[in-house]
Amino acid sequence: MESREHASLPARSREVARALAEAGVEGRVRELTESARTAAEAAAALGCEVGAIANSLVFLSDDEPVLVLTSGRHQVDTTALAARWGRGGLRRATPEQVREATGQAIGGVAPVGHPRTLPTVVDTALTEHPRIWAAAGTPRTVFPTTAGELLRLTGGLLLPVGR
Ligand code: 5CA
Repeated sequence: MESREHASLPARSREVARALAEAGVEGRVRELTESARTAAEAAAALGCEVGAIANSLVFLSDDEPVLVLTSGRHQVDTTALAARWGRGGLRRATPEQVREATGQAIGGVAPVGHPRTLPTVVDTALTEHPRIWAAAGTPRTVFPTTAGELLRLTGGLLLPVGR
């Protein structure tokens, strides 16, 4: 059953809300009045630390799209992460590749709601925050979650992603 509270959300976010509900996630997708295209904007809109924003970054690894859920407080060291993950290399996906892999546009990529599940890493830095926020399919939608919940939702691996 599609919950009525999702009816007013953009279509991309409804898909995310449905995936979250199917997985038994209690946090609800929230539509912000301001854009939260970047971690800094999202943190300002939510009144939280930038480190508590989970960025959903798509990389290509041996031509396969993969997802890195990173704390907004730092950048991914792609060389170090590829070595820890046991992958040949990681390069940033283009906007078109992001759209193809996730069905979502840069600035609104969510950890779930994609056509296929992507191999995923969850940043250990996200475990430092009892509550984190991730994008929910558009630049103005977010949902509250935890690192543990993201691991469960994505079947991902917990790894440090910085230097
Ligand atoms: N809504 C916010 C936080 S909840 C959000 O989606 N943040 S994000 O970090 O996951 O998405 C923005 C990220 O997209 C930027 O950090 C940047 O790494 C990436 N990005 C921006 N422009 C491009 C581009 N042209 N190609 C590939 N990636 C890009």
